[in-house]
Amino acid sequence: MRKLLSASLITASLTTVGLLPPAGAASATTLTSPATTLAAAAERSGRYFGVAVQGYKLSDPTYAGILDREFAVVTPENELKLDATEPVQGRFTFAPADRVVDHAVRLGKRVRGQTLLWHSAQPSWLASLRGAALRQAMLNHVTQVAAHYRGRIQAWDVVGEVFADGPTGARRDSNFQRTGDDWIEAAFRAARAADPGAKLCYNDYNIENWVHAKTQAVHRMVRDFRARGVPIDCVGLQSHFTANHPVPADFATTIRNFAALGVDVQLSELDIEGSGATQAENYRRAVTACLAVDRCTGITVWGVRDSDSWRASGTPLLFDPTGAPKPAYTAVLDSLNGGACR
Ligand code: 9MR
Repeated sequence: MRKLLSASLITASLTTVGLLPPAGAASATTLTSPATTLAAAAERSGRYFGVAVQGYKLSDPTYAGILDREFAVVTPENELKLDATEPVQGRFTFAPADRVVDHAVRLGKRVRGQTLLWHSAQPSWLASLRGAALRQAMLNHVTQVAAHYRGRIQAWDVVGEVFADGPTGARRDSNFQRTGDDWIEAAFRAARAADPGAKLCYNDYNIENWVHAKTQAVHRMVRDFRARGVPIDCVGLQSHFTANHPVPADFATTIRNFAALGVDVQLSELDIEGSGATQAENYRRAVTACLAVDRCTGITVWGVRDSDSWRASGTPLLFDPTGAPKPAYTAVLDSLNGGACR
């Protein structure tokens, strides 16, 4: 009796301080058991876990099975790029992107759009335009595509990769850049007008290391946009890592410094070349850096299986070509669950 009494007293006090659920609620074991998918584990920390999808692979049951089970957010890998959506000036082709977007929406997933304006993957008609004609075509593209997807795309990468690599932090030369420095803010304003509900992001690579000139240049641009009321809500750090370009030691600092500008931050195209325990540890470090910053709101990996990757030979993803989860998958899931299995 004495033992029983003290046990119930202990239970009562744990319930009072909120460590145990009240009687009748789900058991403590249920509440703390680790989530078993990337999407569910990320959601518990208030974040999303997403993936880049190639529409033509949706008919592959292994591919679609992993996508449907593990990921909450989808980025069409190529179907929303300029050459795909406006192959002929003024004639828009949405069917390939719609296939991915409709699949995601049907399954209750959210969509990240990538990219309204990029120096690469441009249709040939665009390359022949200059000056005011190019500026007008560019803004018309943003308006038409963002308006078509209004309400279905949660976040747009409006513009991507406008800074050059190297020590100067200068803008990359491109046809858009040659229309004047203000082309980026003009694009953000056009996107906001066309779809006021979508979050608008800037997206770039090699901006994960805080001390790099390119990182500093993007940070300055975003700070300037925020100061002048240019509508920008988020920054995507692509996060393509290799042995020569590893997850930087100051990754969380970079994420925190972007977030301090008042924008959300996402790891927008994460992949890390390698294999086994080393790759798993590198994934763990990348995920942990995001989890360290409240405004790091989500992570997208750039493909499902290694064989789906734009650099398949580097085996940079979470699933092997058979669809089996790799050690990197386990490390990511464990990190999202709070690292309990470490
Ligand atoms: O993974 C994409 C690959 O399938 C395309 O051929 C390529 C060109 O459109 O783009 C790749 O994705 C890129 C992304 O759109 C922007 N950041 C770099 C990605 C890897 O090159």
